[in-house]
Amino acid sequence: MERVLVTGACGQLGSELSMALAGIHGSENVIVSDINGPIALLSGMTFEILDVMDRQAISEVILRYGITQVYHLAAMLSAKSEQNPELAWKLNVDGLINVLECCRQQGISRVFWPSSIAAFGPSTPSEKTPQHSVMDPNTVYGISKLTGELWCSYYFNQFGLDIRSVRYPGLISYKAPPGGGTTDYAIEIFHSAIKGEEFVCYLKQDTQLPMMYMPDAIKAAVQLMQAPASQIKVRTSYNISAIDFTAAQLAAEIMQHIPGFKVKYLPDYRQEIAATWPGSLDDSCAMSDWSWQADHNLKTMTEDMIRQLFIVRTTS
Ligand code: AKB
Repeated sequence: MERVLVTGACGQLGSELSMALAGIHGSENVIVSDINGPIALLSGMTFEILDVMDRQAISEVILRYGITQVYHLAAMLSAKSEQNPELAWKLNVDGLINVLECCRQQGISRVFWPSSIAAFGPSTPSEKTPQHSVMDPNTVYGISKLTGELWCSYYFNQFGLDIRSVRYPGLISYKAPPGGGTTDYAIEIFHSAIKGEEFVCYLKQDTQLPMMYMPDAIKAAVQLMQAPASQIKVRTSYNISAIDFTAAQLAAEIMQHIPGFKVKYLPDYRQEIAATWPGSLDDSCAMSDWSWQADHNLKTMTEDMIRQLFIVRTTS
């Protein structure tokens, strides 16, 4: 029986991943934590206020609940990180090292930590970016993710800590709001569309980014954590891929359901961030090592997002 700790559990990924983990391990075995909260989505699970910059506090929570696995999700996303680079570094890198060190000291059996497409940079080949490629991120978030990947690999090689990671694309979901990412436009656009409002997009219409629907993001984390250790050959972070689209392609797909929906393009500083990220990733290593395969494409994701958001709107 596993006892699981999730950090950053109130976030967009954390809230839905915690619910999935409660379904797998039992809600009594999933301890959810965040620096703020709790939120309604986490009801039924034990909640702890936890600042991952406080190593002692992490250690105490692990000990108190007999934790055996950690999903460390607390982080600051790309757009927000550019507003406060020093704090982003402290949270994303020092926070990760605190978690790794507590896990090492307390013999945690498995750790999950998300990296991002942001770990790549302007010199990276932008189409079908290989698993092993040039990595020269020029955002503080991207630098923190690349550094984090190296720390994970170091803890695996030096101490045998079984830490596993994926490079998430932009995540699209409707249950919990995103928190300061460059890819957030791909969620905000749906909210404008169902309200019948014009959407002002902060990316250029032809900017293509790798994206993923939340059920696939959850599937990736769960599948990677359940794979036998012998199958995990990449100890930095795995490329995973699902749906690659430009802002204009997403808008056109939404217009299939909501004719007359209008989008205006007014690029801001986030366009510069997006321009340094790949447009698509080669995820063949994840496919062959632990049988990764996304389920959702642009059509099925868009249909489901619109259906779910209309349900939320009519029932609230
Ligand atoms: C962001 O936009 O910052 C995140 C990411 C791609 O890691 N969604």
